[in-house]
Amino acid sequence: MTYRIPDSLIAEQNAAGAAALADDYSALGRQLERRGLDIEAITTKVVDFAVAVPTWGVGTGGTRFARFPGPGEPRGVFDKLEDCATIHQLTRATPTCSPHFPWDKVRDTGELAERAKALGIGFDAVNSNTFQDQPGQPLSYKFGSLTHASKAVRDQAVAHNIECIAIGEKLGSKALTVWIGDGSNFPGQSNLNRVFDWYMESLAQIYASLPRDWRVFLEHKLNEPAFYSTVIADWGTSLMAAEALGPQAFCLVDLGHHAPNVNIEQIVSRLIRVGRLAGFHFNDSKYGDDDLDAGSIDPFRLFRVFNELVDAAERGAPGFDPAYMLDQSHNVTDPIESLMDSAIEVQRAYAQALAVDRAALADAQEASDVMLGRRLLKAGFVTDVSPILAEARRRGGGAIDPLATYRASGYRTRKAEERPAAAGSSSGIV
Ligand code: PSV
Ligand code: MN
Ligand code: MN
Repeated sequence: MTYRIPDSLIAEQNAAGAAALADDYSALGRQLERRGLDIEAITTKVVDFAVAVPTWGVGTGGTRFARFPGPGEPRGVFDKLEDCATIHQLTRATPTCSPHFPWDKVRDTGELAERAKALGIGFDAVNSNTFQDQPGQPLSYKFGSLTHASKAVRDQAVAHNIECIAIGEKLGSKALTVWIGDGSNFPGQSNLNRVFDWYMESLAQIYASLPRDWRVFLEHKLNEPAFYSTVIADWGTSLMAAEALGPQAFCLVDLGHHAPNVNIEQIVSRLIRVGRLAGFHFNDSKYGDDDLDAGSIDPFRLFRVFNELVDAAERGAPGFDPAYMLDQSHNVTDPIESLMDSAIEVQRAYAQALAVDRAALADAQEASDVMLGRRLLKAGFVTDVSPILAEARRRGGGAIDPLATYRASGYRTRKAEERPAAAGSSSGIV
């Protein structure tokens, strides 16, 4: 039997913080009431909000220079599931995890499904990986995968994606996320038009294998590993592909995958408008695809994204059903602490967006009252919604203060004893 945080410890820790929380929650409720907002309505929406944890996020990440593993790292997908379950146990915000294949491939997928069920965790989108070569793989992805000049390589990459769907079906997943690193490092290396043809040919085969109730999420990324051109570099290309493929194809927005200064919330708004927003990979960045913890660098941008999402939900935008996921790399923090904090920061942005007086904002916009519109939006962002987030966790049986409870439990020390260090990377992150 491996160590799990006892619910009695959560109850004990919560008892110590309950009176202060009740006080803060009622004060915030009164403040929101003065602004015409109902705290209970916001809390209910936060309780219902969920964001998936990436299985690759619970192992320590690394850069191309080094990886500094921490104690008690997960040694494989079964350990990863345990850590994902612990994040959900304390935050009550992450009921699903998103697996990546072949990193999470096991001999018996049924056993994986059983283990997740026993831990109270479900599966979100499955992710394929044709951006690395795996030991024993017949053909290399060095010069591309779904868009490689060789049909044999393209076929291998297509077959891998189809296998991911088959595994995902056994896990109860309903979506496949496809991100490819394909592109070129130098002008002249490849024909920019031809590679897109190959992408469409390959994706059409994958699309044809999707069960009727599944979606495929196309994830664009500006650059890296390709530094001159990337085949699916931006939301325009992604949308062209999704529209050509059919109604089960959607465009996924990873916050780190855009040019500096790009207005990501406007991209979100446009994708909602055409009914093609798949969802998100949340993370934060200062320079590029930094994969830092969500909300740690630019929480106002995260809030602006949620402002569009709340706006869309409230106007009943057709087909609006985004999948929320974290996609981060934790190089210097305990991954469990980072993922708990990030899930809470995503919830925070959502609650802040719910704390905007939308009727007043619409009136200000109608009257071209720039300053008032700006202030009304900012009023949501500067609202300290922490008591709502803590109350939502408390009501769900989670921890009022997840970080303090996690540290008090000694979970990491216990896992370090249970999981003696294995050689190499266990996270799949290199
Ligand atoms: C690529 O940078 C990416 O954001 C894709 O989502 C991958 O699947 C993930 O990172 C993991 O490496
Ligand atoms: Mn991503
Ligand atoms: Mn990325």
